[in-house]
Amino acid sequence: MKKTTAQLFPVIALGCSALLYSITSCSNAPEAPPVTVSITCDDKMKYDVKAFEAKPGQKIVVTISNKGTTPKLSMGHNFVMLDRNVNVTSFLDTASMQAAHDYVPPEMEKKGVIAHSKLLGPGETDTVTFNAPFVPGEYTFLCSFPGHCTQGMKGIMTVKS
Ligand SMILES: [Cu+2]
Repeated sequence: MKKTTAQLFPVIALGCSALLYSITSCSNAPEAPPVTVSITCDDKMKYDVKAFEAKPGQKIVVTISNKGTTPKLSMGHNFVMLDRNVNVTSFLDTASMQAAHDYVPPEMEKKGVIAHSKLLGPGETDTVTFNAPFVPGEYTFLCSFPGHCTQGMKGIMTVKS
């Protein structure tokens, strides 16, 4: 009887550690590597990347570079990721009044704007890191410098699992 217990013990111990392992690996759900997006723009008021995809909650690293030559005051560029429920037209109206805040309404930084870069002058680069929303769907990103989005300076991030 004693012998049997001793023989069984390693099996039980192994079973326990396997269980523990599976619990641990569940709670630390395998994290997808970050999505890295490198966007270039210039005086033509276009992003060279108009679409990218991410999984819900996935980390995203966006680098935006302004390769133009026109001074920032008349041709600044930024990257603004909007939440799905934001009306783009009314956002642009509000943003256009916010030159002092790089055309990003401060009251929307907590609600409505998921992430944004600084306003870039010629030769400047900025990197923003954020997590994709958990709600699948299409999210608009755009340059909020007045007039640029309507010229086509925008794109879509698609979140899907
Ligand atoms: Cu722009």
